[in-house]
Amino acid sequence: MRIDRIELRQFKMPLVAPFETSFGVETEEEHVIVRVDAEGLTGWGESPAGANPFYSYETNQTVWHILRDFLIPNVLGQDVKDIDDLLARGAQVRGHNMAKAGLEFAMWDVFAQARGISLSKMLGGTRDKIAVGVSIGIQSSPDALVKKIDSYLRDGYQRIKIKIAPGRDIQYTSAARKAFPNILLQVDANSAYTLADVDLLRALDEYNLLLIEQPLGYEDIYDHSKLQPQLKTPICLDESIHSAADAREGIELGACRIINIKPGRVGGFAESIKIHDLCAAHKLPVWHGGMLESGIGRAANVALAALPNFTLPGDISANKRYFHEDIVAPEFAVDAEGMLTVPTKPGIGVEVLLDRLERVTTRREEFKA
Ligand code: OSB
Ligand code: MG
Repeated sequence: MRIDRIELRQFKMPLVAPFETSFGVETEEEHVIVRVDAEGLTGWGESPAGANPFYSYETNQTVWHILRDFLIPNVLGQDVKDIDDLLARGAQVRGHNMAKAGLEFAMWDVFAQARGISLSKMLGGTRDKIAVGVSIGIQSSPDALVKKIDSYLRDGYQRIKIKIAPGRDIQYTSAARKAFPNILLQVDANSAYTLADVDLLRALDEYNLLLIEQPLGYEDIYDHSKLQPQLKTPICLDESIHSAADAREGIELGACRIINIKPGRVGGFAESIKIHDLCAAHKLPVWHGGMLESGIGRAANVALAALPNFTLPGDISANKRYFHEDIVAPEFAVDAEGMLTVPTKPGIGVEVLLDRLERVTTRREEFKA
């Protein structure tokens, strides 16, 4: 495909409610959107890096810099044969996975449209619906958390994830479990603990959790391998897994029993599929994480989550759980069984609402061949 034009935009959209984690509070999302025009087709991708480097070192500004100054010049006006060709052109850039992913997602959308098939089909998706949960930020009190969970369960979500942090962990987890003895419940620490907290982390074993996500250092695998044998609850790595090589290390060292795949974090879909397949070969379940994406990133996430080894519900909730007015149509909605329907139209399968995108755009740059 000849790449005729690329456009970068940054959007800013307020969240319907503040989202608090162990690393901070978010009230709005500002992500970079990549639009690729190639041979009459238009592909879209969303790089999920936010305004600050608190989840990972990438920010929307580093994403813009890497795309504008390194990744886009390697493809603009050129014939990119396939995804392998695209990846080879960007391979010189170390790290910056979310920047690479933004462009990769848009190219997958273009290639899927060129073949007249859905993105999900092109990625190897085998399901027409995906199981979804919801990720709930730290609330003002355990009671407030119980109310929040109740309302999301009424919306149909089939799994609840709660954020924890030192001092806001056992009380909240125990209140959630007491109020809802039978739900699928998991916790996410976003790297807030160390091995010195092993007693506290062991205390979480009492609450019959599906998993505990990323308790230790944000790039650590070794300490997690020391922790996992001391817990009954499976550890799921998020922040520490940037590649299939990291996943192999985590699995072989026994650092985790589950892996969360966020395609942005690992540099795109190609690497995500490698991790998915590696985990399947080792009989580890995977599930799809989320980064509070707009409808563009959400559609891409839904497509990937349809692959067979995504056997646990994902952090891919309905658009309206995040934003009052999203930038795509149709929006994803949770059905009575706690599922989202995978689009079947060619490419990402949702329409980008250009007027809405224009209204929330805070930065724009065009690159022409
Ligand atoms: O750790 O999974 C995480 C959001 C931003 C950054 C990190 C994380 C999250 C979430 C939200 O948990 C998942 C979502 O609903 O998009
Ligand atoms: Mg996480």
